[in-house]
Amino acid sequence: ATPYETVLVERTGRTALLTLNRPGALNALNLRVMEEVVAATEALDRDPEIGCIVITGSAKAFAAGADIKEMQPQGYMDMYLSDWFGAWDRLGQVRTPTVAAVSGYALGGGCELAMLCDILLAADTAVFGQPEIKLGVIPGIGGSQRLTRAVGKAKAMDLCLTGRTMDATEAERAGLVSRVVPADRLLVEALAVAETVAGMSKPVAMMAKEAVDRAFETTLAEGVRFERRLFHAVFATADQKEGMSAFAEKRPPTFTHR
Ligand code: CO8
Repeated sequence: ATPYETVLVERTGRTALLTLNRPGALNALNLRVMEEVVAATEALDRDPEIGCIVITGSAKAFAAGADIKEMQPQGYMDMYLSDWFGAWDRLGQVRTPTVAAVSGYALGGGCELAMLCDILLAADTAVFGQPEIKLGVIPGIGGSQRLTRAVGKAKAMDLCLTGRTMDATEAERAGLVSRVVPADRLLVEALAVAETVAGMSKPVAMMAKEAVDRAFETTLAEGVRFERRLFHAVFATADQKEGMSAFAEKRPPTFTHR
């Protein structure tokens, strides 16, 4: 039984599936959803038995954005003093690899939540956008930054200034998503990707994630230096010995995640 009201958590082997569950509001991200998604993900992140976390929504909506009705009456002091949306930043601190499996609407905060994940898989029904400007606001969960890093200035400006949406094909072409799959295959494919990642050495996967993420935070020279240090560090793991021995012995590796 899951202790959450707006999120379902299921575990299969080393993989966890987190499903947003606010069907009456197309999974609009109110503060409760934020607290629960972040708490559930952090709890899974602390669990050494979990190697990859999939976040998904419904067929119609991954998430249709932050909850507009909840935000409508808020003033600047309400937003500032409560650090509105601040908790989402903690999702970016999660060290376990995450996969977003997006079907249907991923708008505003929904698109931003997907971009907080490490691997982004889209159903052919997926619709991405940052339409906040149509409501008289701007993205507030990192959209202007992560979308720009993902697809470049041209499309980021286009989406953020006009509020238009992007279908799955355009999103893949632009580099926002890594793969597009038929809608009825989305969960199967996402769980297969997660199982693959979860089958790798967890500390090594964590370091690979950390190294890629570093590319968005630093210069090329510093990033390469950081990667080199981590590369040297993986030689302290039992899993490096096992992975390389298994290759030489022509057998599959059995990682112990140490
Ligand atoms: N917030 C609250 N409720 C929502 C939201 C939302 N983002 N999206 C949908 N809903 C609700 C609808 O109000 C409706 O509820 P009800 O049945 O009670 O009227 C229910 O979900 C079903 O929605 P629709 O009837 O509208 O479904 P349709 O299939 O007709 O349309 C759409 C689907 C096109 C996705 C439409 O719902 C829509 O345009 N939604 C809003 C999309 C949007 O603008 N998202 C961006 C929100 S803003 C944001 O994410 C970031 C704000 C950053 C602020 C920064 C602060 C720090």
